[in-house]
Amino acid sequence: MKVMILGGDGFCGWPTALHLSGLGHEVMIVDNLSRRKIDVELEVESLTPIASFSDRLEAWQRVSNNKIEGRVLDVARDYDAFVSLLNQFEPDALVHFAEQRAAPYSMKSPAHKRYTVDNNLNATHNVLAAIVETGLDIHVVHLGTMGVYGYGTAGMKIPEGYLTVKVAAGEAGEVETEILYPANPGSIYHMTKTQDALFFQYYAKNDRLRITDLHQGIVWGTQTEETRKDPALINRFDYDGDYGTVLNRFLMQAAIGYPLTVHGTGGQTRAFIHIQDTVRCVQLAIENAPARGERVKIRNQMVETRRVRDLANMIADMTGAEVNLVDNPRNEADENDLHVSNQSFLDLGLDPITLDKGLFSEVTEIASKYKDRCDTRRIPCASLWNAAADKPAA
Ligand code: NAD
Ligand code: USQ
Repeated sequence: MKVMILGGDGFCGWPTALHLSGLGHEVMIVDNLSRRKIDVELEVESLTPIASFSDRLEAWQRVSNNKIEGRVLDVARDYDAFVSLLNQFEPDALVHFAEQRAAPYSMKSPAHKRYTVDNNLNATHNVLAAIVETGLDIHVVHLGTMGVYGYGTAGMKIPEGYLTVKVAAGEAGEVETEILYPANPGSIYHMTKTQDALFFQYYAKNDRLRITDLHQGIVWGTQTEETRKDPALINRFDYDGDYGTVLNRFLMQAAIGYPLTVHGTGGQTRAFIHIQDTVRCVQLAIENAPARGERVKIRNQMVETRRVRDLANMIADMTGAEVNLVDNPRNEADENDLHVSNQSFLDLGLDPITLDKGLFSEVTEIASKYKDRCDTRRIPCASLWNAAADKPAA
């Protein structure tokens, strides 16, 4: 299969590109390298020393004998060039990772909010409009987020995208129907993903595009089978207050003796998945495309749910790390329960990797190895959900 990977230089996209290339697919990565530029803006670097885009592509060819094509292009802005590239490569599947993905970054200032909305919505809409323009039958696999649902349920499991509801229909009595699960975003970033979902519904209905939307939980871990094959293939590891995600941050903090930064009471429950399962799920999604004319296929890409303070305590027990309850910079529920269905990937044969001390040590070993690259000033989350900076000057 020919697979185009948008955002294939990023944390999830890079190991996915290697995995699919290793399976024998013909892979092309398209990335505008904005994530590397944001590191410069934030004055921080991946904890792991990642190779440049061209060096990592060269290393993969040397190690695997497989070539991955790389193109630097902004999917949100360079529409005509993107259409030409689609016509030239003619992919069977397109995996769309190319969005600004950090909730704290999206909340830093009005400029960051606007950038996140412009980038994410234009990238997604350009992908869909371009596919229609080319007339190619390309299966779109998009990386969405669990956060489109919000994190609260009335005790039930969050279904995979669609909710069965009963509505009062006057004389017809009660009618049962299925609706898109109500959107409940908790940041500007998460809001862009809820809007992506509407683009998908429309293009699947109007243009019969084949679309899979993967509602993914928080990814943890760093390395996959393929990224371990050479130091130049190493995956990025974000630990800073904007891009670092909670479990990787805690593991890294424990490795350097920094008190674990639990926001508020740590009663927030979230969904998690290991990076190795991310690449496997994308593979399964590509291999199991919806038919033309079918509604958007939504799959929940997560393995288990955990409470933030339970994760912190688990790591503290394992490493002797101190747990620090810090003021929560976000506007989110202090405590929530979360139950999620992930039956669709289990049915496709996913054998999930669960949170496990062995894997924790893989991450802490990486963190210990590269701890001299850590700038501890970048650890606190400085982006506030209700920042005074957002308010116009009096
Ligand atoms: P990342 O920031 O590491 O990677 C995103 C990549 O997309 C970067 O290489 C960036 O340069 C590129 N990009 C961004 N805008 C682009 C544009 N307009 N044109 C071309 N390239 C562009 O993020 P990630 O962690 O790999 O996440 C990838 C996707 O998975 C995101 O859409 C994110 O919402 C989703 N996701 C991530 C997680 C997680 O925990 N990391 C969890 C759930 C969902
Ligand atoms: N948290 C802490 N301490 C920290 C960092 C975070 O307690 O040092 C808390 C946050 O307040 C939040 C939870 O941990 O309650 C998760 O935060 P996170 O930064 O790990 O994850 P989030 O902002 O939700 O975003 C990440 C990815 C995003 C993806 C999302 C999946 O950056 O791209 O969409 O996870 S989900 O959370 O399921 O919506």
